[in-house]
Amino acid sequence: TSASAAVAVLSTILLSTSTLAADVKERTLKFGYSTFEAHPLGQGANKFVELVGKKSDGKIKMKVYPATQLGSETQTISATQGGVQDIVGTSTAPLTGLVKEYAIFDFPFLFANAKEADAVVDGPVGQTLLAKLSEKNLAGLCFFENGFRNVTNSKRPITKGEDVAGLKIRTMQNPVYIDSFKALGANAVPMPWPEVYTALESGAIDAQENPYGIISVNKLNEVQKYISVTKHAYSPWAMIMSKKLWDDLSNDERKIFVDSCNEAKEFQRKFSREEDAKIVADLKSKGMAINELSPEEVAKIKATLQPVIDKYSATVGADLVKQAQASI
Ligand code: EAX
Repeated sequence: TSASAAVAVLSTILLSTSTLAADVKERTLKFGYSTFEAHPLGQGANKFVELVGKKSDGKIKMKVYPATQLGSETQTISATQGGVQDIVGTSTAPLTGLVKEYAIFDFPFLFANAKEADAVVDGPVGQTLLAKLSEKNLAGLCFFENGFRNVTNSKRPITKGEDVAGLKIRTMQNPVYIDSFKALGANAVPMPWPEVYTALESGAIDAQENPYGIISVNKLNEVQKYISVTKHAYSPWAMIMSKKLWDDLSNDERKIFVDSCNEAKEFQRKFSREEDAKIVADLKSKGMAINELSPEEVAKIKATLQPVIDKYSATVGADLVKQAQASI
């Protein structure tokens, strides 16, 4: 009947008006991160940009700057705090300078596997840490993964804690990492990532530690002989927006960013984990010597590092540590 046709037309109009009513502005945002686009983090970042574009009907675009084009992680975090950069993707380790509780992610051997890491990072501890960024002019969206970190060096395979002693090792600018390597007798040198390749090449430092993907995409095989599968810590990677932008967003827009981050995160972690085996084979074929550590030696290293864990448990607070343990 014409009456039902009229209702159909009316409901179509109402539906399209409600879609149009989604409060989304035309925006072009500046998004920078430290690694290369080819890395699983770069692929995840692309997925995030694509999803934000799709969910905003093309209204929200991003100009993406990979590969430290906008500076080191510490520099790009500062730029995002100042609102000069809109979005930053960064390993969480440098965030401890702003929010001390981030140190919990850096506890040596906190996670035995990716499943345990996901449970903590996606659970109440991760939510608390994302929320804490708002005190520092930032808005945390979600966590991707950089991954489990392994030590590379130019001197010898590390098969036990004693082999780390005496190595001049670059660490991230993070006190837990610095203290952990010092406890093993290494000379720990905190250094922004963009300086590391040259420092390894010149011999200013002997060693560094990173997940397989970062080792590979930065061609560290050219300047490092040994990878020892220490898996001594897990690096989450946070997607963070300037608070200035967050405060300017409508609720619809905020939802677009948070949903896109969480969807991209699933893709990114899966891709990161699938890549690892291929990368190891590739690094071997390029001449790197890869060795595992026996469970006994890992247990000894853990025991040596217990005082570091105790020290930073006090820093982050017993409640947060308990919450993390409850999620694992
Ligand atoms: O964000 O600084 C580091 O070692 C990081 O793992 C790397 O730059 C990726």
